[in-house]
Amino acid sequence: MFSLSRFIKAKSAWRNFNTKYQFIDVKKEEKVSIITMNRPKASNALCDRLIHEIVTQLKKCDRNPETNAIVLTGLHKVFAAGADVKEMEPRTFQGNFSTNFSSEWDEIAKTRKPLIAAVNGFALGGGCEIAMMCDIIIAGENSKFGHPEIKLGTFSGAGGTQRLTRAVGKAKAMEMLLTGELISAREAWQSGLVSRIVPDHDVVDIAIKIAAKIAANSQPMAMMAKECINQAYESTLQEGLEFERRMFQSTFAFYDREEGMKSFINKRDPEFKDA
Ligand code: DAK
Repeated sequence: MFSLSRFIKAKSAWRNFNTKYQFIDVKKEEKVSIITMNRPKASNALCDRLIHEIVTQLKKCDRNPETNAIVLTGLHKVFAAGADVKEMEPRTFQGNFSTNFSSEWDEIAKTRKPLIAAVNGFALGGGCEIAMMCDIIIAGENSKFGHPEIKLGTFSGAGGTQRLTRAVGKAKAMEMLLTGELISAREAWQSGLVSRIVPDHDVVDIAIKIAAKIAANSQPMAMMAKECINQAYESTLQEGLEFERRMFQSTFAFYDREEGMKSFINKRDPEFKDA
């Protein structure tokens, strides 16, 4: 006989296996995974659940040998309007401290595969911070970037004061973070925050094309190069050069290095095996 408790257990196991996302859509185009934040009623405000879903999917992408690069995007009018102020407002210092509030945000920056932010509309506060956790930002011509947290009686807490300063320099970061004023895509490009400005309706397609170019290269090489570039932010020049040298030397342990060089010498396209 099929008991009720066995039925409930089976149902909950099925539900766990089929975890459905509430606030993100996921698709894949060959070796590129695309994650779209989709919480339109709240301007893609980054509630705990949305962050958790993004992190869960990024970890899946890192584990999936068939994903070589990832695009993170949002809606037409808004990439993300920042942390969810309505969810955050009742929090207390004691609660934040004891639960290490929002530590999950950091996981986005720990993604090992190349990650491109495709930004349309507003990337504000935490929205700008998660874009900056990505490796490349492609901006729609009408996108806007900023850190309005100062107007909420607080300031950036997910890397904004650190990553923005490294991206745009002290003066621009000070102005943005202390006034809370937004900057245009053009200013973001001029100050080095974003790598390209493209027509709004092409943002995602162009981000996918760039991701596909990255994905066509050797996956372990792209991951190692990403680690080396990130070292530039976290070490002295000498330490970074030493790290890069060791990583470069280790590329000679890979099939793809041999294949890449042989294909050049033999005037043909390389056939990488991501190995
Ligand atoms: N949180 C919650 N709801 C938001 C929201 C937000 N950040 N932004 C927008 N919404 C909601 C609005 O309340 C409205 O909801 P209803 O009133 O319809 O229920 C709906 O989204 C549509 O918004 P609007 O009516 O305002 O739409 P507009 O098109 O006129 O304006 C906007 C769009 C994005 C320009 C505007 O909504 C806006 O300025 N939003 C607030 C932007 C903001 O202040 N962002 C900073 C939030 S604070 C940390 C991690 C992260 C953070 C801190 C620490 N740790 C890891 C420690 C980050 C903090 C923040 O980002």
